Amino acid sequence: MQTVDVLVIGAGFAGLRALYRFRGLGYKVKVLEASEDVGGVWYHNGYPGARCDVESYDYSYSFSPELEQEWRWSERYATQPEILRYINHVAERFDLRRDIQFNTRMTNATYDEASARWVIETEGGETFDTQFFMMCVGQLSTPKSPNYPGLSDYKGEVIHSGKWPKHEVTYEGKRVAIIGTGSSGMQMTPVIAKYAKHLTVFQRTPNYSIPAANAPVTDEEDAQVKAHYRERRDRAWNSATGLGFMPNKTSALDVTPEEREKAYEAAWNRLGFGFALTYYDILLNKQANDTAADFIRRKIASVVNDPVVREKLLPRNHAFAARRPSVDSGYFQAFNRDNVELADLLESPIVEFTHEGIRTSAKNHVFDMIIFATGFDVFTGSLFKPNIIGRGGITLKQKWSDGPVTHLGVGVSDFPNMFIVVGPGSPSLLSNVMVSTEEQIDWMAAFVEHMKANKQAVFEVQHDAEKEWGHHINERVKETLYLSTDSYYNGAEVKGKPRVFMPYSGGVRGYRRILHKCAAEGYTGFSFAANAAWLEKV
Ligand code: NA7
Repeated sequence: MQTVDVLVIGAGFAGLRALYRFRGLGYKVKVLEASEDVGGVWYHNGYPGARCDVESYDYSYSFSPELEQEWRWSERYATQPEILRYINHVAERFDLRRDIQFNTRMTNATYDEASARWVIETEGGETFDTQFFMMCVGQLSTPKSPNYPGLSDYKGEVIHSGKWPKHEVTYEGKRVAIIGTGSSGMQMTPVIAKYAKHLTVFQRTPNYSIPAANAPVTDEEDAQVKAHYRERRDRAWNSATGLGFMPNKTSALDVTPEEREKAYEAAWNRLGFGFALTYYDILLNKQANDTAADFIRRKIASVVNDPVVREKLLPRNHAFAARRPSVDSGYFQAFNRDNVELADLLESPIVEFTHEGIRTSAKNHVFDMIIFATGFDVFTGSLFKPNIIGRGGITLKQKWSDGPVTHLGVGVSDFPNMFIVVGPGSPSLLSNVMVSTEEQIDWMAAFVEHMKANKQAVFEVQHDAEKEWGHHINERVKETLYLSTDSYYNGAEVKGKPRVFMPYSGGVRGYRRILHKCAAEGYTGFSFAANAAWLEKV
């Protein structure tokens, strides 16, 4: 049995940041990582065309000015290999690997009420004893593969975008299928189309996408960003999304159609996600949203040659950005190639997999390779994989059987001394997740320091605080269009999952203020105890 102060699960961006922060404060930290290396989702999502749709300078750690100055991003939107190089650089530069144990999957975490400590067990039979336990397991880290009839009969290669093989995958001369048209499907389509003999993209829901307007970073741009990095960070921290974009204070409905067209055109050509903030009410008011959605549909239509394919690609069944839009590099244009075909699953659903491909209600497709870009069991998938057992033997899965409940997205009642990083109840996937990750971890570190200073050994979320936060999440989301459609924000991506809106839609800046207020008022909503016995009475 190894004994530590803080046990962190996951060595992605969040886990490394937690290790750096808590170790720096003098705590004994251990990170357990199921894979063989650092990187989390960026380790696994090695599919062609994978890149971040947040700008590189913003999707990077802010804790070290030296790191900011020495790292040179090559493109406005970094590719997966470049991000992985960055993560590895950070791991080396701050000597993080010595406290990470790879190839170690946690299977059980049990809160021991007598000692008020967590006992963590691994697949390999190891046991760890820790005071604090942090889940840094990501939100999009449990791949979802539909279980089509006949799947096991298929003789070709089957790959999931979120578990991309480490060996080289080739497409030359192959007939390839991609199922799914979220960010992953949209990013890989134009790249695979270039090499494959034939590519069929299976689409269920047409998705909105903004052009990435990607470009190499010039030396002048790099120097400019680095000269003013603090201001850039400040903008990100004080923006709603953590991306640094300030929404236009005007309503989309208060300007002339000509003005609106001009504003959308400018945003379209440069802003990626920032497009959604062209007017403040795009995500708040359906009529305002319609103006943006209509502009995007016209843009998509203008680059697709075939009228039938064009019509099928146009997103019409949901409001723009009510589900996560993509930021693409030539997705729609790929359908102008002779070797690319769109298979509309709403028109002709998949009936079964055969030994040589896929049979839809319209035809038999033959493929050498089938790629699932079908997304993830979002938010709770990876939190439910291990058995996490809190007070009185309750599991996290039982506790959240009607959907996640948290206080500030930080902790859960009945699970003392357990932190969840950028999970449900936090801005998480509705924000630049790097900003939210750093914000939460620094806050948690200050929280633990506060406990130490006050000689407290245990914290626990109060039930009422949890209820109140859940209520606040629901009140805030009602102001938006997020509830107007099915999405992975509200659990619709997995059949049978509770339909609860999971992230916090009040924005990064608002969330930050709430966290700071909570701290300033002595960490409201949390109970503290100097020892286990005291907690019995809470
Ligand atoms: P997403 O965004 O969840 O997209 C998954 C896609 O797969 C989406 O188009 C789904 O269609 C489709 N899908 C899922 N299940 C099926 C089945 N059974 N049949 C056909 N099509 C299916 O995941 P991504 O990996 O693209 O992106 C994940 C995140 O990574 C992204 O949001 C960014 O944050 C980065 P649906 O829309 O459900 O009809």
